[in-house]
Amino acid sequence: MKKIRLILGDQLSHSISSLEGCDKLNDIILICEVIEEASYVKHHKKKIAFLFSAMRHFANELTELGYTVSYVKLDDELNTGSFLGEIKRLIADEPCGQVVVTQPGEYRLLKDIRSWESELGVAIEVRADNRFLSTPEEFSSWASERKQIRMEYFYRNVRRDYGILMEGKEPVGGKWNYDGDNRKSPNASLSIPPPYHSNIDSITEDVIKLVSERFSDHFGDILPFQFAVTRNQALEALKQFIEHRLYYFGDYQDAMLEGEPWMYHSHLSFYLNCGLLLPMECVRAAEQAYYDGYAPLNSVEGFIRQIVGWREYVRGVYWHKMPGYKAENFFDAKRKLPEFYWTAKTKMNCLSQCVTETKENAYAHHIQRLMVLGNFALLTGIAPDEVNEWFLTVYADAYEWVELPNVSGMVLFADGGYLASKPYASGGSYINKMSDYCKSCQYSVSKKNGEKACPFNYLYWSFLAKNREKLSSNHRLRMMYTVFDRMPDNKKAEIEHDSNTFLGSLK
Ligand code: FAD
Ligand code: DLZ
Ligand code: SF4
Repeated sequence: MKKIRLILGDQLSHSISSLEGCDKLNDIILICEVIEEASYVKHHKKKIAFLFSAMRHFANELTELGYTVSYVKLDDELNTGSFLGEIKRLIADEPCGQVVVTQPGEYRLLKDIRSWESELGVAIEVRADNRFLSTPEEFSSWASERKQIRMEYFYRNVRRDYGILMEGKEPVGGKWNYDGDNRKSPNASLSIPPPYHSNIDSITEDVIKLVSERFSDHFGDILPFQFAVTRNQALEALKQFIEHRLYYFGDYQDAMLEGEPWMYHSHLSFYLNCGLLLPMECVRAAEQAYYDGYAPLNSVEGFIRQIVGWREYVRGVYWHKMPGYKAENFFDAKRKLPEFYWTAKTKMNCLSQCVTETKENAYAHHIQRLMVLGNFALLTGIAPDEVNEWFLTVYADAYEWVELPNVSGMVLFADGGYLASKPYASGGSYINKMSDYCKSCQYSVSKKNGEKACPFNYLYWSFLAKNREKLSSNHRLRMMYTVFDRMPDNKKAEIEHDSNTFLGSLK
């Protein structure tokens, strides 16, 4: 019986489960650019161009390997604009008995897919996504046994299960986590290597033209375009990271410098999340660099923790808590997203830098997302729906399974502390310590109150004061509430006044 093997835009792995057992003579692989997926949020132009180019290259690779591929381009005349429409169209030409698909990365699409069987009158087989190191079921059973879940314990289990950086039953070096060594402030003398840069071929050129025409009203710059769009290119990007950046990854993991969007990060999330790279090959490459003496343990362990710890953990949380997770709003935050998240027009230099780089690159590194863009959203009480939509729109690595837990769980604490043990809230001093942004800011980070004071400074205290009922029992915040309580009343009044004035002016 002929089968359709539907491969989604973020499933571009030759080993993807939907291809297992594929009968090259009989089965048809369907890959389609559909407007429904390209516009359910107004994705950054570079994200769409990246995915379409990677999809087209992947389809060509499969054809060369002897598979029958039906590839639908966005501007094909008969393109119906949806997966369901495209499957119907294919079945009308090529009757088939089953559609096989790997579980998508977003709940909304899984729900949709589950409704196709009755629509199509054809069996749908949804297979587990075999690109992760743990399954949603394993995560749920681990999480259900615990009152409180924490990434660190989940991460240790994955290290043990896969024998990653282990010496028998003990972690290499005697410690599981070297995060304490990974907080070096940046300095202008750092010589940061240039990031991976692909050459634009005719496929990418076509896609850039298409996206520029069809999505001109979407956020972001399409050029310069430098992402890898094939597996071989992504492997080259991985190699370059291991050779040139991994050494300092740990030391400068939290550091931010004006005009240096890439720092010592790997910039591999785009490729991991769309399937061009697999997590284990990145982990083993880093581990090998440590054993070969090319990279220190704090960097290697830190990088590996992001992939086998945080990445797997947030995915587990997503599937364990959906669909309810999306609606959670612990602080009852209601504010609209300020306009500067799109324009970068704000006097706050850190925010302006991070939005500008996001617009240019469809990328910002973790600390920019968490401690600048996210911290501001948390302290000013922006509604989780608005923040989630922005983060899902602007980054080329964004899919709901990874974006939502990071935003609602890690940044906004909208789940009341399910994912993280305390809100990642901070005043300006953290940003000043970890970046050079404050030097050229119109606000003064050392001023705590008044017109010139860094807004993060008073917003931090006002956030704690406003949410006292919900947060004061959190033992990790106890010291901060003690500091606040010792402040004289006139200081507290100033904080409230400055916060209200600032929030009142926010558009
Ligand atoms: P590196 O710093 O080099 O880290 C290596 C890899 O570890 C990354 O490629 C990524 O696969 C993984 N990783 C690191 N941190 C996380 C994390 N917290 N969650 C999941 N994986 C992680 N990551 C996404 O892939 N997609 C998103 O949509 C996304 N949204 C985020 C939103 C917010 C508010 C925050 C705070 C974080 C978000 N992250 C997201 C996590 C992280 O910021 C990115 O994975 C990272 O910046 C990607 O850049 P990199 O490849 O250079 O990462
Ligand atoms: C993000 C995206 C975009 C922009 N376009 C497509 C597309 O045209 N066709 C496709 O198969 N996938 C696309 N994707 C990725 C999907 O949105 C992704 O598979 C789901 O969000 C599930 O993670
Ligand atoms: Fe950001 Fe405050 Fe520093 Fe300005 S002074 S860059 S607003 S942290």
